[in-house]
Amino acid sequence: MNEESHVLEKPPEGASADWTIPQDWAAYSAQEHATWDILFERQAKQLPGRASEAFLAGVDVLKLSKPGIPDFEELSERLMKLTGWQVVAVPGLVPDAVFFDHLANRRFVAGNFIRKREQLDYLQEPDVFHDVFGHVPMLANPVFGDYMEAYGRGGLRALEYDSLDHLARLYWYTVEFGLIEEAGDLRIYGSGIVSSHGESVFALDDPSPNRIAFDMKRVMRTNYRIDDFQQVYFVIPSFEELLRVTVETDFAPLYGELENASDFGPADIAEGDILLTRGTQAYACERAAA
Ligand code: HBI
Ligand code: FE
Repeated sequence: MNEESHVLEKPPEGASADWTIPQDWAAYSAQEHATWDILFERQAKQLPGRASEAFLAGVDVLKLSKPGIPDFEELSERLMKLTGWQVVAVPGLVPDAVFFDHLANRRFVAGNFIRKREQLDYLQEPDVFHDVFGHVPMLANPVFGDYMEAYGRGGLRALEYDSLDHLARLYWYTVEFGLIEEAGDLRIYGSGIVSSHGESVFALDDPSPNRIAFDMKRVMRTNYRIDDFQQVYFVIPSFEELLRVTVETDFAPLYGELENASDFGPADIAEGDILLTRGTQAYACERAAA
């Protein structure tokens, strides 16, 4: 969410210094719980065979199929036992340093509001469906949980090096829009895809986007678009490998190199890319012409 700018500078009225607020679960209306149920049902039907087994296992073990918007306390209790993560409520986007500090301490910040009925398919700000259904199942996976914590610590360091744009792209192309190879097939695990009815099909089946083997430096050089389906997806071989490169990379010299490297556009193909699918970009071209 780094290329967005409607983030406030100070915690709003009623929020703590760390920007958290009470979820206030009792305040959700029946209509709001029903919105969750509609979104959940649609994705629950669509995701088996498409989402990573780790994601599907997380939905299961966290009992997200229970009707209604999940209660963060109940969810945190289950998650804490599994991987030591918690879910805390925030009013919307929080500043980068606050976001990273929560991750580094195994707290995932989630918006407590839910989208309106006319926004079922698209909204800009992360709501409780994106944050909880999209992100939280992966936090029940020990390896991915460690990756998210490592990312938070890396984020705090990136702020010191003034290289946040590069690190934000790593988050974008893994946590938000990542694909993984599982048993010879592509599966989705990025929260922006699994929580989107359209993109959870597009990301795997559409001929338009490029699908490229994950490479840390390549990803950090690639711009992203926040307003439509992605034009490129990066594919990791396993969560273990993603965690390994993140923990083993010495980011200080990497940021130095990146400072002098040019950026790639979302549809560019670079020398050295291992292309799993060369996209037609037909979808993006059509949208640009419209
Ligand atoms: N705040 N609530 C919220 N959710 C995010 O995903 C988020 C944020 N603040 C900053 C931020 N993400 C970015 O720094 C990351 O995308 C890198
Ligand atoms: Fe997200």
